[in-house]
Amino acid sequence: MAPKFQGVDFYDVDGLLSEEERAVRDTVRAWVDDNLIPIIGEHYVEGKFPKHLVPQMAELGLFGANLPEEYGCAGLNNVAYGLIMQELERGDSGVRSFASVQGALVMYPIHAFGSEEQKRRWLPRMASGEVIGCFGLTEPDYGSNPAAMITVAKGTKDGWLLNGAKMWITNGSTASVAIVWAKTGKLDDVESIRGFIVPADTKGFSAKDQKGKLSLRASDTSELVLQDVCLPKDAILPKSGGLKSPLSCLTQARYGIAWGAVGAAMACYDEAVGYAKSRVMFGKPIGGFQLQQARLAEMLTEITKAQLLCLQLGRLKDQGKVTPQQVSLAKRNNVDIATEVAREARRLLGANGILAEYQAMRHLANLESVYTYEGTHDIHTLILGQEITGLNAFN
Ligand code: TGC
Ligand code: FAD
Repeated sequence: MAPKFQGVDFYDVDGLLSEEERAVRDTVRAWVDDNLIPIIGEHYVEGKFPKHLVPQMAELGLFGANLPEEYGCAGLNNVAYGLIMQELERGDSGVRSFASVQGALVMYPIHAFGSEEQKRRWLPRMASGEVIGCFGLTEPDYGSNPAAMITVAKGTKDGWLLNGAKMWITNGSTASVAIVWAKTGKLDDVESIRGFIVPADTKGFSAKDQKGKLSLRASDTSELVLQDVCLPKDAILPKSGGLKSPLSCLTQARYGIAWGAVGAAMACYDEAVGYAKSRVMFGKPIGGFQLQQARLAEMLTEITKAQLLCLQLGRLKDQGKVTPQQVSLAKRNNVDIATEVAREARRLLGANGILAEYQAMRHLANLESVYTYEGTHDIHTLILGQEITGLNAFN
């Protein structure tokens, strides 16, 4: 059995947290150690999402944890929410993704753009895990450029008629409801992009799992097809309008990913330190060689910087001051350094580093998806480039 995770906190970031934030972190940490880490390797190899953990995650209040209590959510601040994402991804990026999609990409848009009736109808059942949701923005031909989407929602006498396809949709086949983004006006009219609540049992809606993934294997990823899907008038999120609406959901999810990636890096570092102290080669622990010490020093430095970055980002978010560009910087940096930490940890472990019994290779493979989704590393570079220069280099 893997030794118990001791935490990675070189700069006493703990000392900057409130008692409640620490308590939330410790509760989720213990749950991940006891329930997720022991089973995740096997699920990963089998390509299965650990569905049986959903009720426990709901019981802990992990879905939409930063949304208000009046809708059945935990009402936590954004730092506590970030710490939840950190601990979940310390277990596995796929499990953090499940919670991110449910909270930041499905519950958040219902809360931000939904009617009071929609909020009361969906949010409590999503917080309790009774209803699982997915978020359909990406299309087969429009990933980084969702403004060009072709999924269309046509107004009819009784409501809406949706046609189109969405690709790479996390939780797609498990979800009983999808938030689908579609154009309601002329196809070239970006302003017409609106969000729709689509129950998965609606005629014409189907989800098919995408097979053959070598990354994020403990997560369901699907293609959604919408063929003459008829929806009632009240299926639209009334306050959604323009690309800004789905992009603001992405800001919430990217915020959680910035924290989550630190969790994955902490898991890899912790494993690497343990291995470096116990694996003996040429008559001494490999941790006694300068090359391995340099690896570990680099990992700890980057993790510490990323932890401080997350905390200040969270404090800014709690003060209502955070900008999407600040979130982009954190997503971009933290996923990048986590990928490097996972790669170096994998290498330090030698041949054992390629086994599912250890964590580093699984995290490394997962982080390749995290690097690409929620805005690729390149897209966040361009977002920052535009913020710095005022010049658009996307097109
Ligand atoms: P652009 O003209 O820049 O923006 C249109 C309007 O939106 C505003 N805006 C944002 N608002 C909130 N948050 C953000 N992050 C925002 N980014 C832009 C912007 O101010 C503008 O507002 P207004 O009032 O002027 O209308 O739009 P663009 O078409 O040029 O696109 C910019 C670009 C390329 C950055 C954007 O399209 C983008 O971010 N592309 C990446 C797509 C992406 O990240 N997809 C993710 C899909 S979901 C997913 O991957 C889930 S993975 C599972 C998991 O999360 O775990
Ligand atoms: P493309 O946009 O085709 O990009 C290909 C390459 O070109 C990348 O390297 C990119 O950085 C580069 N590139 C693109 N534009 C530019 C440019 N202007 N300048 C320079 N380089 C550029 N989407 C959802 O809507 N919901 C989900 O739940 C969801 N879950 C996902 C789960 C997984 C496991 C994965 C892998 C993806 C998921 N996605 C989801 C989709 C994800 O958001 C997209 O894959 C991502 O936005 C990139 O789009 P793309 O794959 O089409 O790549």
